[in-house]
Amino acid sequence: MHFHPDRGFAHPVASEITPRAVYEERRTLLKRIALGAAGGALAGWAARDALAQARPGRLAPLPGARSGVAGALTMEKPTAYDDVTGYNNFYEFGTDKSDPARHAGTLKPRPWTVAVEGAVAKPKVYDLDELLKLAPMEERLYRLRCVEGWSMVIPWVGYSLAELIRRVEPTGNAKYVEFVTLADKTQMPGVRSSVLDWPYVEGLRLDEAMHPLALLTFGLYGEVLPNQNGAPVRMVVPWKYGFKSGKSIVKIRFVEKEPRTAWVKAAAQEYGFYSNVNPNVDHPRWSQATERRIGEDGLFQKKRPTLMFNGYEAQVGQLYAGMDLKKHY
Ligand SMILES: Nc1nc2c(c(=O)[nH]1)N[C@H]1C(S)=C(S)[C@@H](COP(=O)(O)O)O[C@H]1N2
Ligand SMILES: [Mo]
Repeated sequence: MHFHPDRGFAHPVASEITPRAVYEERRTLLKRIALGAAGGALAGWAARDALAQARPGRLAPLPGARSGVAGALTMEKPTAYDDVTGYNNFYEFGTDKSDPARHAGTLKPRPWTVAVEGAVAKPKVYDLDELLKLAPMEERLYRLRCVEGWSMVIPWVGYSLAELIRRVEPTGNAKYVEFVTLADKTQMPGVRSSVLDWPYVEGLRLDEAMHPLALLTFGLYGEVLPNQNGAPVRMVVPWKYGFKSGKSIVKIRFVEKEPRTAWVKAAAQEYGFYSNVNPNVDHPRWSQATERRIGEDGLFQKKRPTLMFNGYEAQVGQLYAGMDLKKHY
């Protein structure tokens, strides 16, 4: 792995500062990939192969091998890096989409530990460096569908959460996994507001957490995560609405009862524990049938139909066999 554990996470050192010409070249390439317009349509495999060679050159490199997990590489065009890192939900830094990019510079993603505890035979406080070396990094091109009605396509870098879960050996009492994220007023100005009951807590059923598509994520676009995207480590659960994917995780707990998540506490009738992407179950205040792809928002741009399980039904549908998805929204 080409990651340099003793270098600053958010601040590139001199040897990593990219010469202007190389940087501009990468920028152009990334833009072309995002537009799918490198002399015609650069789509699918071609775009992904180009992606593997190009990176924005802003943060430390974190390359990932092309994933072999079924469904891990959509054929859709990646959303532009500037949109992925400039249009965010991270309420710990404010509620406007531009707040995280403007304010997350105060987050210190290193040193960092993640405590893995609860109903496991081998609880352990993992240092970030250990987590980075735990399993080979993969690149996964996933759709991300926010419950608000917009979506992006993002080349994440990480490995299946199952890799970590197996190592800590859950006991028979482990039915759910709870993710607790950082809530530090000194680093996160939004934590002073009462918009949510901090810390931001999320959860999955154990079998959902074990699904190979559930990604423990350390990077995007071939580099470590920008702070506004949840540095240094977050979840990405591509078949669920974006809020199920907690950012800047500090604790992973294995528990017997369904965790009370921050969004269930805030508005249980609007944000259920499952929150699988489902075009047939409307949010109480809006339809979930269609979505706006960020970067495609021209005046006459048609919205895209939202897909069952965000397009990952073939892979994850079986997890919910026999469940009433209107009741378990
Ligand atoms: N800790 C934390 N994690 C969070 C959020 C948040 O406010 N705080 N917002 C969620 C929501 S609503 C979405 S859509 C995704 C957005 O991830 P992105 O900004 O990397 O695209 O992060 C999720 N994870
Ligand atoms: Mo979201």
